[in-house]
Amino acid sequence: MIFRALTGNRNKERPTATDRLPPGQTLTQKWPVLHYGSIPRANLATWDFDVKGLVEEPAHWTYQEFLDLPHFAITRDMHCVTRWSTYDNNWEGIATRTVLDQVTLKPDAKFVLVHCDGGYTTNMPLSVFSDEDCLFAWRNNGQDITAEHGWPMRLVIPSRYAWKSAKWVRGIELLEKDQLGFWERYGYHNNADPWREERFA
Ligand SMILES: Nc1nc2c(c(=O)[nH]1)N[C@H]1C(S)=C(S)[C@@H](COP(=O)(O)O)O[C@H]1N2
Ligand SMILES: [Mo]
Repeated sequence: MIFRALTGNRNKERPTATDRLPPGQTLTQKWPVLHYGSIPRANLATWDFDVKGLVEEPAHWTYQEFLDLPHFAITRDMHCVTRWSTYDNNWEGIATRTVLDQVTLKPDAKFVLVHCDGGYTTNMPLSVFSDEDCLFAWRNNGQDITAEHGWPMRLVIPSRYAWKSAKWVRGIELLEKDQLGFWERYGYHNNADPWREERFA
């Protein structure tokens, strides 16, 4: 009887964990810092954000102009390919859809290449970038994000491993053909869906 009771308990807890934690991931309470290279120094006086490539008119915003766009907030889990996950990150910023609404895309724009200070890039289909839960964020769980986490601006793509959530982002480029970003060129999986364990190509 005791054995049955214990088994019952475990079965009760398990579905919750597996429903939420993608395969091969471990939940952490801390927020690890992960990136390649050093933290770029931000200068808000010269900071700008660009949308270029396959748009009718390239867009350009200063830091203040960018922050004047309508704001958006969402809570999502985060999954890094190095196997840590964090739950319930509340992000505040500007939805990627809001940014796209400011430009007229050319019909052959199908992919996005994200450009960051320090030279980091990452790529994704326009359909993934424009998902309704994606945003450019400068706040996490009620506080400004720190420089190590991407301040003054980072991208958040909740549906993909976190290397697509580029820190210190400065702009996007619309492309007809997919162009691999930094980790994608080094053999990381181009699609990066944590639920399919798309870690490496
Ligand atoms: N510019 C830039 N953004 C980046 C990276 C990077 O090396 N450079 N690393 C990515 C990786 S692999 C992860 S897991 C997340 C980690 O974000 P965090 O340090 O805020 O946890 O940032 C992503 N964004
Ligand atoms: Mo990562």
